[in-house]
Amino acid sequence: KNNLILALDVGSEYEAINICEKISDNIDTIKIGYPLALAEGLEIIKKLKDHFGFKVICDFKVADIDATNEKICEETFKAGADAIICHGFVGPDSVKACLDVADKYEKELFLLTEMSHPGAKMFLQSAADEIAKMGVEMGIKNYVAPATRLNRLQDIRNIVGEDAFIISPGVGKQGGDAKKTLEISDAIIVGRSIYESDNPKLACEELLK
Ligand code: BMP
Repeated sequence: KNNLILALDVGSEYEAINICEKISDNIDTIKIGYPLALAEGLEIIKKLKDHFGFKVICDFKVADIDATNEKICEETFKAGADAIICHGFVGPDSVKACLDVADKYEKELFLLTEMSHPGAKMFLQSAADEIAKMGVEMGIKNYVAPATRLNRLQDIRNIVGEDAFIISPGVGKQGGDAKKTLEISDAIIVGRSIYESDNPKLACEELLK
């Protein structure tokens, strides 16, 4: 298992394939978000899985009422996603709807507790511990927590426990450090420091080192 996940936030299939060809020996899991999915449609999930054998985490930050969350997750797993990320601030009914669909497809759900950008300090941070506790109560095993604030990442780890699987964005461009993050987290999510690099393969190798 590789602890480096590529955030493939490029705007076209052409760019996506171009980057993936360079890094597919170093990476086995990619995260696709709205940039690529809106540009190319959900078919891009199966294309990249078939072409490169990746696991695909869909970062759609699902954050709606339960009935709508259920439909979003259905479409995403039907399209071949191995995991989906949902927001926790919407509360247990909405999160449960995502969890039920993930269980039905025997796929994974990641609960986003607190985001990595500075603006998260204004509203999201004050709810994050409660969001993580809710996740534990609901039996959720996978979490997304920030590499940019290691004290907060540690707080989330303390709440969800050593057996939970935490993935952390914010390494590189947002200022987070790979090594320090991985002392707390199970995997780092890195986007721009890889796909904007002149040598994406070398960027992956340096991060993995
Ligand atoms: P980058 O390494 O280019 O900063 O990319 C980080 C990726 O993780 C982006 O896809 C971003 O949308 C996502 N992300 C984040 O940066 N912080 C969060 O709290 C949650 C995210 O999903």
